[in-house]
Amino acid sequence: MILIKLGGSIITNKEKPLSVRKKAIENISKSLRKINEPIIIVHGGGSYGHYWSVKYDMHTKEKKYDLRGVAIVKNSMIELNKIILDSMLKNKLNPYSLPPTDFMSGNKPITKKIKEIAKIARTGLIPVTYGDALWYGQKKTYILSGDKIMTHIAKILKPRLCIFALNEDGLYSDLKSKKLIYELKGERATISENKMDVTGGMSRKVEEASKIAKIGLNVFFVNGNKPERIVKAVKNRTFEGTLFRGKRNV
Ligand code: IP8
Repeated sequence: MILIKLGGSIITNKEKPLSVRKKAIENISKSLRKINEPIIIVHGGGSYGHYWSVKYDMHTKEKKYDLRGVAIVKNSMIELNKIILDSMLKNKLNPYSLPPTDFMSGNKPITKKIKEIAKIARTGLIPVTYGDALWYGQKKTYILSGDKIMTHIAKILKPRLCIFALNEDGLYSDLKSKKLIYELKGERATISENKMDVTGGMSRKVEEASKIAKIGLNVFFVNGNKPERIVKAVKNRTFEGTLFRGKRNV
């Protein structure tokens, strides 16, 4: 089982509200066809979900947010999800769209439902879910990041590999020289902040990746503009990006 997060910055143009990176999505779909293992896809919000979350001042904290904002964020995520599904269908993949309401109750994952996602993936269908605005309870809602979904799914299903496709080659030890970190074995990476992202951008990804690696799973940060690197990581176990080696595998 391979769990893949398509970051918002790879599937959308974050500089421009409500714009997708069609070619990047298309190339990823084409590459996914080359993987002969069950796959689960999670995607981010990019210039869809984040654009509206910022506009309506919605965050990951459970609060009584503007209901109009909740409705609009949800709608925009369905729109973005549809674009991804269309691209997958066009490339002869069989996506199975799952809004996170299917397997989340409040801010907790429903184990039974997540186990069912694994069954769906094993048939050859590709479950596709995404970060979203979610009902929490007592009139409160919150923004659930796709990165958090990665951790929820990883903890329950223990996929062989968790991949985060980014708009960068991986994690850099130095932002100026873009010196790539090839491997992390449990050390803590610190990341500079990004204000565009209501869910925390790169620092959230590193946080979730560290949690996943801690339970013994390998996590790979890779450039989603070079989707053949995803295929290579899955098929040849060669990692052109940053590998967080799961504690069990160190
Ligand atoms: O881009 C957040 O998902 P992320 C989705 O994976 C929304 O953090 C609705 C902002």
